[in-house]
Amino acid sequence: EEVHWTYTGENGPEHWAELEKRSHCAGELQSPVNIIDYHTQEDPDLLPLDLHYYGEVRIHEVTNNGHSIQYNFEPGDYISLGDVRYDLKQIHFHEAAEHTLNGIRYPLEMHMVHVNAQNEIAVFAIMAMEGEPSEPFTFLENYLPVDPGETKIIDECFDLNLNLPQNRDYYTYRGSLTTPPCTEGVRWIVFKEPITVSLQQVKELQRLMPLNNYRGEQPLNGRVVKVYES
Ligand code: 1SD
Ligand code: ZN
Repeated sequence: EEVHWTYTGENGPEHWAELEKRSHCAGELQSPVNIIDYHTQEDPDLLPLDLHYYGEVRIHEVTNNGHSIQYNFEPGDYISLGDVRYDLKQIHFHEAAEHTLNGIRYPLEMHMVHVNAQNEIAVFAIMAMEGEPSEPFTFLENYLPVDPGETKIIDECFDLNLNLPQNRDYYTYRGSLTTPPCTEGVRWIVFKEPITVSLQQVKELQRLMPLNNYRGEQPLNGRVVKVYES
C-alpha cells in the first residue's frame, strides 16, 4: 500500500482526503453514520435478506494488514440483492464499532464485504456486545496472525451462518468504504441485533489491531436510513 494512512496523528482520518487526492474521503456520502431509529424509514420495497451461505466455504487466508484482522474467503458463498449476486470476499473487524445505533457504540463491529460482477460493494455490519463467548469467534481466533504484515494460509471450512444474529432485521443506506480511498456507492446493511462475544474474545482481537481502528461519524447530508423489520 502506498499511502500510510492511520487512525491517529498526521495521517489520521482528518487528513485522509489530502493523503490520496483522488479518494472520496471528503465526499458527501460517507460512512460510518449514527443510525437513530426515530429518523429511519420503513420501506415496503425492502426484502428479507437472501443469504446463500452453505456452511462449507473455505477461508483461504487470514491476514494482519496493520489496520485490521482480515479473513479472505474462496468463492462459493454469496448473497442476492434483488436479482444481483454478490460474492462474499472477506470479513474483518473494527474495535470499537464504526456505526453507532441510537448513539451507542458497541465494542466491536464485524464487516462482511461482498462484491458483484460490476465490482459494486455491499457490506454487512454486525455489532458484537459482551456476553456469552461466540463459537465461530473461537474457531476464527485459532488462526490469528500476530505481526502486522503476517498472513496465514488456512484452508479450513467455515459456516458463516454461525456469525449472524438470529434476527435478520436490518438497516440499509448508501455510503462509502470507511477506509481510504473511502469509495462511495457502497450498499450498507447493518444488522439491528448484535451478536455476543466474550470479553476475552474482544481482547484477543484488540491485542492485534491498532487501538480504536474505527472512523468517526460522518454526516448523513440528507440521506435517510431505511429499515427492514420482519
Ligand atoms: O476497511 C475495509 C478495507 O480494509 C477493505 O476491506 C475495504 C474493502 O475493499 O473495506 C473497508 S470497509 O469499508 O469494509 N471498512
Ligand atoms: Zn470495515
